Amino acid sequence: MYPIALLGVPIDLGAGRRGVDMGPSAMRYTGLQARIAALGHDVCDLGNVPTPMIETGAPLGDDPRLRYLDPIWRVCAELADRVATCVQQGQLPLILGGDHSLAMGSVSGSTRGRQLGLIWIDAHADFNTPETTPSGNIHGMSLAALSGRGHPLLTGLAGRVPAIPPDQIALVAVRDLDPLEREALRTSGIHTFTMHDIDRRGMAAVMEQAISCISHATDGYHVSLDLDVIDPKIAPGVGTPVLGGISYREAHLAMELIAQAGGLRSLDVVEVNPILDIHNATAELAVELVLSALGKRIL
Ligand code: 4U7
Ligand code: MN
Ligand code: MN
Ligand code: MN
Repeated sequence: MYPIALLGVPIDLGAGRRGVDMGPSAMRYTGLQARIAALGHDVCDLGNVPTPMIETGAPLGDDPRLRYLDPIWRVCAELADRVATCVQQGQLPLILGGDHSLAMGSVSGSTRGRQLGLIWIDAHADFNTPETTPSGNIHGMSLAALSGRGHPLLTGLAGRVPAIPPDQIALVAVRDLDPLEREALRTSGIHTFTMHDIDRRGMAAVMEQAISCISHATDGYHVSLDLDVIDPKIAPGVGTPVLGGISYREAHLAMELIAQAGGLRSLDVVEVNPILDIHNATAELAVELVLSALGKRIL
């Protein structure tokens, strides 16, 4: 197994609600690094990528459809370089968020010089563009940008457009789409598995198909895990809760199947919001899911 490199990205500029900037600390406080080491992995913590804050004057910009475009792009460009360096050194980067805009940087860096697949596990599709966004929040646009749609600064982060071709992307457990986002997703070529599919067929069948339909990406895959995919009764500490999410065991099963398949090359865990959490339960669950993705087994 690859040595693991932890990287925090305490950014909340892409989200409408404050607080996900505290996500990296909340996950580290649960003993993340020692618990990964206890699985038998080599693990180092590279600290945080410097991230501007609203309070220190991060520029909002003049386009209300792309709030904080410039500082988000800068953070993503820096993150992409840091992740690409980890990959060159043979490490598996584990990125602690932070809002989901950071995935434009992590995925772009991880796929540099190779052909990765992408598994996006989220209540949302994050498939808006400046033309379709109801909020102007860039964390709702990151998957679109990675697949080649959106503002050129964001689609260009990988140095090739698209960063990941749509048929190498699987979107899992989606249940909340905006009207225009939905139309764009339907014709995108992204392999989409909705909450309805999970209800009908079960998480195991869905995850196995999701992994297999991106396996023509020859160099493994990146997993981007948005904690709002889990039902808010179990994971209340997220900025954009949506009723009807996956269960505690379905979330673990998904990660266990990813570990068993053996193709994981990089991982984000995003949108943990300690302000809205109850006794750090969502951060603790996020860390348990990381451990399952890295091979922790019940027996
Ligand atoms: B997350 C939303 F309008 N679709 O674009 C938007 F509902 O990274 C939410 O998945 C996006 O948490 C959620 O603002 C982004 C909204
Ligand atoms: Mn998301
Ligand atoms: Mn989401
Ligand atoms: Mn495919």
